[in-house]
Amino acid sequence: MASNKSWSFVAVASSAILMTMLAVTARADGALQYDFYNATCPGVEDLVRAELKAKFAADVTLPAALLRLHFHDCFVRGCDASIMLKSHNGTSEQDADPNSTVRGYEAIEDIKAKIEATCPLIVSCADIMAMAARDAVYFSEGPDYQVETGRRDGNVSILEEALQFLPPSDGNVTVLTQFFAVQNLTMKDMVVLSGAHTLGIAHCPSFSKRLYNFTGAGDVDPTMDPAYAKNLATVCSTPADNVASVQPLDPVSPAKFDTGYYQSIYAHQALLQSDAALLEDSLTGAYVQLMNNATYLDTFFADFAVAMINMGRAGVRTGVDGEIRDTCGVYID
Ligand code: HEM
Ligand SMILES: *[C@@H]1O[C@H](CO)[C@@H](O)[C@H](O)[C@H]1NC(C)=O
Ligand SMILES: *[C@@H]1O[C@H](CO)[C@@H](O)[C@H](O)[C@H]1NC(C)=O
Ligand SMILES: *[C@@H]1O[C@H](CO)[C@@H](O)[C@H](O)[C@H]1NC(C)=O
Ligand SMILES: *[C@@H]1O[C@H](CO)[C@@H](O)[C@H](O)[C@H]1NC(C)=O
Ligand SMILES: *[C@@H]1O[C@H](CO)[C@@H](O)[C@H](O)[C@H]1NC(C)=O
Ligand SMILES: *[C@@H]1O[C@H](CO)[C@@H](O)[C@H](O)[C@H]1NC(C)=O
Ligand SMILES: *[C@@H]1O[C@H](CO)[C@@H](O)[C@H](O)[C@H]1NC(C)=O
Ligand SMILES: CC(=O)N[C@H]1CO[C@H](CO)[C@@H](O)[C@@H]1O
Repeated sequence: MASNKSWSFVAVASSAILMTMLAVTARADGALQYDFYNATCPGVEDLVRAELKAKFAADVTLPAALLRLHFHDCFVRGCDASIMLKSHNGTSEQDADPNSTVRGYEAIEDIKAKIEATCPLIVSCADIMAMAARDAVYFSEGPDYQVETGRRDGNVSILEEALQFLPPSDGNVTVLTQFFAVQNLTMKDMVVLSGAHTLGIAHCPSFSKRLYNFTGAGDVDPTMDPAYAKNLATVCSTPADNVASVQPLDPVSPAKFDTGYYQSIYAHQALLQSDAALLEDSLTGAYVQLMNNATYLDTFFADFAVAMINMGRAGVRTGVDGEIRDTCGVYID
């Protein structure tokens, strides 16, 4: 259970100093910076936002897809758009099982084409994906934060690396923290970024084990609210079928970026095992408990902005490293 030995003070402080932090964190090492395209492609962030506004109006499920796309890109070979690369023989990141439900590739490609028309070979696909994740949060009533830009794209994409670096949905806090540490992200970044699950859905195979055969004894995950489990079981009627059926990751408010995700976890109504696990550890549990209190919405917003900027720095290529292509989803073989 969640203890009070918590990050509450850290969290509250971070809210107050967010604006200051955003103002002073331009990288001294010249890696990434705010407004990288200011001179070379002025207005590019406005263009991305305008394109996405229209796309999100046409498809309310797209914000969640684009937020997840940036995460799956960053955790494998860094935020270098390697997840966009395609393979004829089924060996790129896209072909890995955890990516089977990743969506939004076409939206990124459409926006890239629009940008190429005015700023050819200037703006990386990886930066467009970072902007799109930010705009996904913004248009879902979440925080608006400034993204760092200046990433360049990779041209290597390897299926096995997606399996190696994407965190497992049945991982406990120790395991999840290790996957984030590989990306230079902290345990706090982990519990905060998991809050992205305030948007979007999961397919039955991502959680049905919890409903039917949790320990192999035909049991239900004992940490799950029995009524919620029973309800889910009506949608995912057997462990094996209903592959296409989906459930909201945040049943409290599925399309709104808020702390409903943490409230769901606190009520033992987390959909994924990795979400439920956050309540079992004293530190992450304390954060869940804090965010169960609606008073801390602004604190979550501030924490999320900081954590997204941290994630957006993972393994980036800058300067003359990497490339700027005219198309994001080229074939690597
Ligand atoms: C902590 C480790 C994480 C695990 C184990 C995890 C796992 C998953 C799984 C299993 C799904 C459902 C896939 C499906 O069944 O279709 C999902 C969906 C999603 N994830 Fe995560 N995730 C993690 C962290 C993150 C992070 C850091 C972000 C973004 C910052 C993120 C954003 C999303 C979003 C937005 C969706 C919904 C996608 C949609 O509606 O299409 N996740 N995640
Ligand atoms: C963008 O560039 C213009 C002219 O080069 C400059 O006046 C402006 O301050 C720059 N803005 C930022 C945010 O760097
Ligand atoms: C977390 O999971 C790992 C791998 O399954 C296991 O070795 C470890 O004991 C677990 N830790 C806790 C605290 O449950
Ligand atoms: C439950 O899991 C056990 C152990 O993995 C397996 O032997 C059994 O067949 C499973 N039962 C069902 C109904 O899938
Ligand atoms: C929520 O947090 C505020 C500020 O710390 C506190 O005054 C209030 O009692 C908390 N509410 C609940 C339900 O815990
Ligand atoms: C993590 O930080 C180290 C030291 O600064 C750096 O060498 C490494 O590339 C970073 N890893 C990622 C994935 O960003
Ligand atoms: C991949 O990018 C590197 C630079 O990062 C470049 O040297 C190499 O020629 C590129 N390979 C292909 C196949 O485009
Ligand atoms: C797929 O194509 C790549 C590049 O041409 C090659 O290295 C790899 O062996 C191929 N894999 C399979 C399974 O055909
Ligand atoms: C978009 C895409 O290529 N998805 C693939 C993800 O991986 C699964 C299985 O590993 C494939 O069946 C999907 O086609």
